[in-house]
Amino acid sequence: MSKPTYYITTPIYYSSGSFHLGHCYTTVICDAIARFKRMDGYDVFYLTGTDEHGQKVQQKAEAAGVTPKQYVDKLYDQIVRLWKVLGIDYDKFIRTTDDYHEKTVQKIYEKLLASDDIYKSVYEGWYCTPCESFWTESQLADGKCPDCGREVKLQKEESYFFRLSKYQDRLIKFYEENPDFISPKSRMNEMINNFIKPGLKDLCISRTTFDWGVKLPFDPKHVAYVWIDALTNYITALGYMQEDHSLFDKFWPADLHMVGKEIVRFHTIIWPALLMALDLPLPKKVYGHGWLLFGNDKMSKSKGNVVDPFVLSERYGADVIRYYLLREIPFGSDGSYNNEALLIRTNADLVNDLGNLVSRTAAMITQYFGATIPRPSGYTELDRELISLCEHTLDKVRADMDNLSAPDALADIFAIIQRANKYIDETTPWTLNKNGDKDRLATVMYVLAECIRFAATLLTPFIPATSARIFEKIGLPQPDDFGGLTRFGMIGEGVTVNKGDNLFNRIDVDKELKELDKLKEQSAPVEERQPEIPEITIEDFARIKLTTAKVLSCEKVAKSDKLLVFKLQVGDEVRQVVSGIAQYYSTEYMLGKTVVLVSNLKPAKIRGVESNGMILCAADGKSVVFVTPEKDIGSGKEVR
Ligand code: ME8
Repeated sequence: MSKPTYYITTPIYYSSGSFHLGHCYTTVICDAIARFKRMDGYDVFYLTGTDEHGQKVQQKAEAAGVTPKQYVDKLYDQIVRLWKVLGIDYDKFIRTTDDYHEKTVQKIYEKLLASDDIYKSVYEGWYCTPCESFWTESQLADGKCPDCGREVKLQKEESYFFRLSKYQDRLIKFYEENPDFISPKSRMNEMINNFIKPGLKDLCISRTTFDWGVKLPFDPKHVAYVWIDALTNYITALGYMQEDHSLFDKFWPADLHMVGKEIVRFHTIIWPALLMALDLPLPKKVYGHGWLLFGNDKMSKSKGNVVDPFVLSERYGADVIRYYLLREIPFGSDGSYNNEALLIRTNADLVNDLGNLVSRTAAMITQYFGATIPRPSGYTELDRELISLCEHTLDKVRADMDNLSAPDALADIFAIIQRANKYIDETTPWTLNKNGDKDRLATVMYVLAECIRFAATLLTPFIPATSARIFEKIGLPQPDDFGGLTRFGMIGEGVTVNKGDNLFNRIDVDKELKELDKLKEQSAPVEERQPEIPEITIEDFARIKLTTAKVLSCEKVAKSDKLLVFKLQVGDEVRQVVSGIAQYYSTEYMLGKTVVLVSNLKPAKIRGVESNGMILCAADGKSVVFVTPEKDIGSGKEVR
């Protein structure tokens, strides 16, 4: 008999910045669900990828002086490395710049045009480029984007529109008939009250003011709106409208689109309406999880409060991060990240509970039975309590995972671990050994080894690498499924444990917190510690005049440790400029050097000394160095 299928997706990540721990949250949860379902007998397809088109990417690439493709390639490498480090076992990675995806998006637009679901008109309204979202005047919050609070721009351009309004009634009917479609339930009400009830407007689905996107085949000066391009990834990745559509036939409709709460709107209104227009079945569930906060703010690059998952996993290992994200953040709600909670949770659960159980058991079996797991000889009431707990936990964990609650699932698995630790204290194996009660000692050791086998099997989807190490220690192969959990007592004869190193080492929380603070200071790029500087256009940049200048003279400004006053040759002109680099350069050293000057900066008086420009320097928080041309090019030359 063929296995039931399960299709799960993460959003495709924007390729317009670096990735932080908040991004890992969605992916780690999906990975745990996908792994759980695989072990539970499902044929799983887990899709993730990158969202690589759009105005935001084009602007970032321009600012970085590279092509959009070069820009997204770099981010692609970064995210693939990140998922590898975190042990994310996806079945497919889609990039929206993949040729098959672009071609299918074009076919989808053609199909929508043919069914009269799209028409050409003029868009006039507000656009938030960071969110790539259109807003009406009334939807704005204090004139800003209601999602991210940033500036919006008034946009007027010829566009194609999707007849979203046509699907309003069908959407409401669909929600009524499928009350579990949007989870948690509160998000369903939010969608109905905030978006559907005020009336759905037709959606602008093409742009003409930039060209980094999928060109519409019937009107190539238009590129596809990035959200339509992005949402369709869930079907193009499976081969929809392509020669080989076997995966699409097998896995569509999706069982679960896991998304952050801010993008539920796109997945529960636009996406189902689009699928209705394409005459396709709708996904079974969209789950909008909460945000990982830092203090009270969403962790995000623009807020400069990101936690670098590479740094954390290098220090503690991927499973510590996975465990923390899955266990500590209440699912569906926002959760606040802090280093201390991570370290305390690691010490309490992974070092104390899990680590101790495994190392104590392996050490006792080694000491009392020459490392071979002994055979049990009759169970007592106490043993039966543990046996029953083990045998019932899979059902509980399955129910937790059906509710998509990894924290509950982990709490249920840790109940075995905590009970087994208590069992060691209750049975005091060292006394049994002293009293020569070998039979009872053997049973106790066997019960413990079995508890570890049950716990490690159940932990596999959540902390796979640790589970593999536990199986190595108890001398058993790591199972691929939950088949071994049907019955307690499956460890056979002659299995040998390998004590080895500790699974996790205790962390000195105070010391480590200081280390982490130091690391944050050193590693956080300067820009992340400063208030956000908004993006500028190439035209904005053209307003800044940068010029080479040669130092004719240099003196310290009286009564200042920091300031130097320069006379600079700028072409035919001599300029006086004050610069705060006295702590880094001597006056003699600067003589004759060529610097780069912001030469159209409004004159200002610094400590009473007139300054006509600013010398460009690079700084890393510890030192400051001035910027100089790579070869002598003379003074007064334009820098671009
Ligand atoms: O939204 N806490 O991409 P994205 C929890 N390209 N989750 C967070 C988070 C945080 N601090 N920050 C980000 C996009 N995320 C679109 C998706 S799908 C067709 C297109 C989550 O890179 C966020 O909620 O901005 C989302 O689920 C995922 O990271 C990707 O966000």
